Amino acid sequence: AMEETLPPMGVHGMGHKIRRKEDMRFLTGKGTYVDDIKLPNMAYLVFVRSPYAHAKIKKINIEKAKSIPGVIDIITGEELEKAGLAWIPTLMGDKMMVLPTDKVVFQGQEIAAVIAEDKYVAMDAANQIEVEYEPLEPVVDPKKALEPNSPLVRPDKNSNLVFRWEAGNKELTDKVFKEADIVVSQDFYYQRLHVAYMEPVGSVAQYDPVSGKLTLWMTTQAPHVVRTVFSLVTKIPENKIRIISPDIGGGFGGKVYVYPGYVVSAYASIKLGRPVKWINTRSEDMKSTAFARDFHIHGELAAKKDGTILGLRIKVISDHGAFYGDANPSKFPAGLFSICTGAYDIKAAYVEVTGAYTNKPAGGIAYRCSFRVTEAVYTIERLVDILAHELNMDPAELRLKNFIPPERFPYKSALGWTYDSGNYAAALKKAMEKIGYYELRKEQEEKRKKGEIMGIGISTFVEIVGAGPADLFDIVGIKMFDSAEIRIHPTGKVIARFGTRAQGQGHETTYAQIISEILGIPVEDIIVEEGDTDTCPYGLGTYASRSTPTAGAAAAVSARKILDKAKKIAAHLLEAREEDIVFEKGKFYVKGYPDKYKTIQDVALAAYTNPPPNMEAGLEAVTYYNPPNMTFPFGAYICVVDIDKGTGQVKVRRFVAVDDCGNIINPVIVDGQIMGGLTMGFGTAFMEEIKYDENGNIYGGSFAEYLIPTAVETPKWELDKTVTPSPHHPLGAKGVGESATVGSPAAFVNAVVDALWHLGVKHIDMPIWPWKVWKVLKEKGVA
Ligand code: MCN
Repeated sequence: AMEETLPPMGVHGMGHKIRRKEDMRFLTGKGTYVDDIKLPNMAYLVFVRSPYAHAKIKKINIEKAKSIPGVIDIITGEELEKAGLAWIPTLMGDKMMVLPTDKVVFQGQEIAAVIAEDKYVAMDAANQIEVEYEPLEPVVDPKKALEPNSPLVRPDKNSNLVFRWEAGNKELTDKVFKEADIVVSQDFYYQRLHVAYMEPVGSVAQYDPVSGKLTLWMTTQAPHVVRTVFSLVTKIPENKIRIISPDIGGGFGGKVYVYPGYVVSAYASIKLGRPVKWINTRSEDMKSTAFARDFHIHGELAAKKDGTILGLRIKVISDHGAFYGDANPSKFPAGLFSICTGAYDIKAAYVEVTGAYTNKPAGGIAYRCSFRVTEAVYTIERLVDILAHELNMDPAELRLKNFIPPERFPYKSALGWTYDSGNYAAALKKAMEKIGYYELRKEQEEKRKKGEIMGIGISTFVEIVGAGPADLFDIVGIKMFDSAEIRIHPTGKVIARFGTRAQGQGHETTYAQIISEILGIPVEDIIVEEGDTDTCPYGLGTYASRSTPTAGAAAAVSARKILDKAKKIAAHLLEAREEDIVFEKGKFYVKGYPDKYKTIQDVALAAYTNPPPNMEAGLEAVTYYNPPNMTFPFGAYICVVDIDKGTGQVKVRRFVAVDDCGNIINPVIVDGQIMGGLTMGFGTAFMEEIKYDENGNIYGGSFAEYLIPTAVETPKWELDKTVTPSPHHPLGAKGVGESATVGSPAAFVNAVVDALWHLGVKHIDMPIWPWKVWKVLKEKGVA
């Protein structure tokens, strides 16, 4: 079917719906994931994990396990400590335990590693390791964690406070709140989520004692950064560490992080002189890898009677688990949460964000949101809807009244960001027209008379993506940029290499399209490579929807550098002046003589065989691109729900998503990103939550309890676009990878609350499971 609907490849630059180059590999099962790596003489590593959330380790008895045939070695924190590897830095500059020496700080934490000839022997042996614990009082609630008498989570800290940030003008905000006609306020809990990518995290480490080189295949979204961290902690020179991130089966932010298994597998390989493989099982992954969200939010909005929004005040407590695993969220106070003024011209805003350590796995990391953007967008979009309902105004009209108008861009927000471009009213109007907004409102009124429950929810979100600019963002002190190297071979075939690492986003296709757009080389002649620190130029990796804003821009700049040189070569071949050379669709000719041309391939050959005098041979360029600003994609989502009174089941009848990510490189890939993102947002709104009991025991911790949407539950998405190019991106593009996950949860919840508002319902926390709605209906005497 794809063959029929999509054109074949060719000279396809931006805007073409070409098939993904990587799909043949993925769809025929020929991808190479970390778990596919098999090396001769490879040993397997399995962790012993803590059953307690918080406990002193009194003794680890390894003798019985060690005597099992096939067991090669058992590594504990004590041994790692001697090697200086018991703790490693997190991306944020906090540190985390690789293996504990003193106490465990979350349930599922790695305690000791068994290395065996066979994975199953290693598992059996791990079960034979006896650990004596002394249970300690667990710290589960982040609010209680911040109380002065709380037990301490970390052995190396004297408080459970991770950070306290403030942003905005408190005085001015308090003043507008006093003067406002109306103030609405609401508590929200943005629940803890797990990333649930396809391949759990893992690594294969291979140390070559002769060359001293350590090669690591690893499920990482940021191979170069991990290599730098590894080099710093192990003191192995950076050029003797090679990190390869093959097809890693999704990342969604959860694979930016450095996990204990990476370090222990590398250590074991060096110690044993054998390759060592470690792959988490799904339930190990859900219990021990990084979590997202878990924000307790109190939001307030102040407005005039006519609906003009005057001020925004937000207080957040975020639960970061035992280690703060985030990447540096920017030099802005409150990090990217400060995008919370959203699409609205709000003059006064003040935000306070407090992070707490608790006895849970590291949290507060990216999960298809650039570090707190999702929670910020949810808060403002819920508050705006609540305000509309309190004022008895139409939520669409209220939004249209308060949007930043297009002529105000670049727009400086009250919390300090300079939005590059936007036209929020255009996107909302398009979505309203597509869904038939006013007819739906009429239908809702009619239905209500008949006692049927239907709701319409809007979310008009602004995303903030890109990371850099370098002066705003860093990871482990490395200021953020990204890279593209393009090398054209004598026959005109291209290999292009990047510092980013796709996990399913289609870079092999879209980067090739960017190069094809500028150089007129067919996309099938362009091979795109990422994820190998030995061959690719240094880059910061793929997250924060930054690949298009940074490495995509770098590809354009590299291609233009090549074009400049190619023009000189063409002038030499055509015996003309460079100023007279015209370049069009892969052909160079002298102005006025389009029939007598040299192709880019002719020029590539000449670059090696017949360069102009005084010119170096070769046709290649590398660019390290530092963007001047973030990009600010946006969108307008409208959701229609029908609620079953008998069961509380919410049915999403329609969902229209109008997105704006500036100029589009590949519309099919962008739609795929949006559909995937919407589905994740749907899972957030209606299905997914990680919960702990009062002792810090995870509820479930497998896909049996943590329900993610399948094709059966997922609604049909109706997609459309507006195009507001980024003025500072070389291609006018903005990132899009996270937009839909960021923007959609508020649309779903707004729809449900809109359906129930007349019954006195102001808010229901996600996930909106049927029983929660049913309970409300029952209370109101409707069910
Ligand atoms: N694109 C485009 N035109 C634009 C913008 C983007 O054609 N104007 C294309 C890009 O060329 C790229 C894709 O859309 O092929 C996504 O681009 P971009 O928005 O730059 O995002 P990244 O490539 O940096 O991907 C990161 C983003 C994030 S942060 C998460 S989380 C996420 C997401 O992408 N994780 C994903 N989408 C995912 N999709 C899959 N399949 N798997 C994941 O783990």
